[in-house]
Amino acid sequence: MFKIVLIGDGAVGKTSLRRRWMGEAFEVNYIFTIGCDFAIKEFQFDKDIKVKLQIWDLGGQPHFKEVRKAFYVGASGGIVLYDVTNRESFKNVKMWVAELIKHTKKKVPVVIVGNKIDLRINEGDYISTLEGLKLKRQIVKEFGVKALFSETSAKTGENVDKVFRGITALLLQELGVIKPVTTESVIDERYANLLTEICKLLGLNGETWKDAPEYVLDVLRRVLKGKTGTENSYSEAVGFTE
Ligand code: G3D
Ligand code: MG
Repeated sequence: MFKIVLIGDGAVGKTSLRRRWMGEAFEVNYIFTIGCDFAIKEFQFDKDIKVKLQIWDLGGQPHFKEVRKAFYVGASGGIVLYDVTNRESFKNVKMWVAELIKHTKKKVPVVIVGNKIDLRINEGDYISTLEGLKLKRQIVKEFGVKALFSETSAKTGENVDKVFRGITALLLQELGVIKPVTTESVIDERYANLLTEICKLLGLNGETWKDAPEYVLDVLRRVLKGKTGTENSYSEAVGFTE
């Protein structure tokens, strides 16, 4: 059993994400003193491993910093959300990660999640997949934590399962229960160089293939078809790597 905290600015979709993954029927326990609730879901991670996740959801009073300390006690990992249509919430992600590390007193693994991708349809100042990936890399560097990145829609359900499986995978890796699947360990150096060069030729960060192979393929397809405007067009599954 792992305790996972769902954090991020108000209205980014924390409760919606949890509901989407757990279903409405789950029993939720409200902890009045800290204004948050938690629910437990047991699931089969793979054919041999069954995991219980205790999901703690920060309530509507994120301003009470003191009260939040109790919320973090004993957490093994965090899911940090921002809303892809809300730049302020994106800017605050690092603050949330810092707080998580401070109060758990451990470099707990995190999944960074850009939510509400169903709204990223027309023109607008939306947070792109690449911006999200870049932020994830910064967080890994600056905080020294293991991190994954994904983009979701709690409304359509896209990638929601992946987020909870992703944080579980990081925790199981930490315990040594499963082997970390690092891209480098499975890809020959020559091919790694090739993929890095392809990314650069496409105008992407050379590392993008490690985080989001599907995205690179999507960009490549568009370029080959002579299409441009790749920034906000991608809403398919974003691959997980360390
Ligand atoms: P919070 O728990 O982080 O505060 P909520 O956020 O889960 O309460 O969600 C805040 C609002 O955003 C809700 O709208 C919710 O329906 C909406 N929302 C959450 N996730 C998504 C998403 O992926 N796509 C879209 N389009 N909306 C989402 P209301 O209007 O009920 O306040
Ligand atoms: Mg909520």
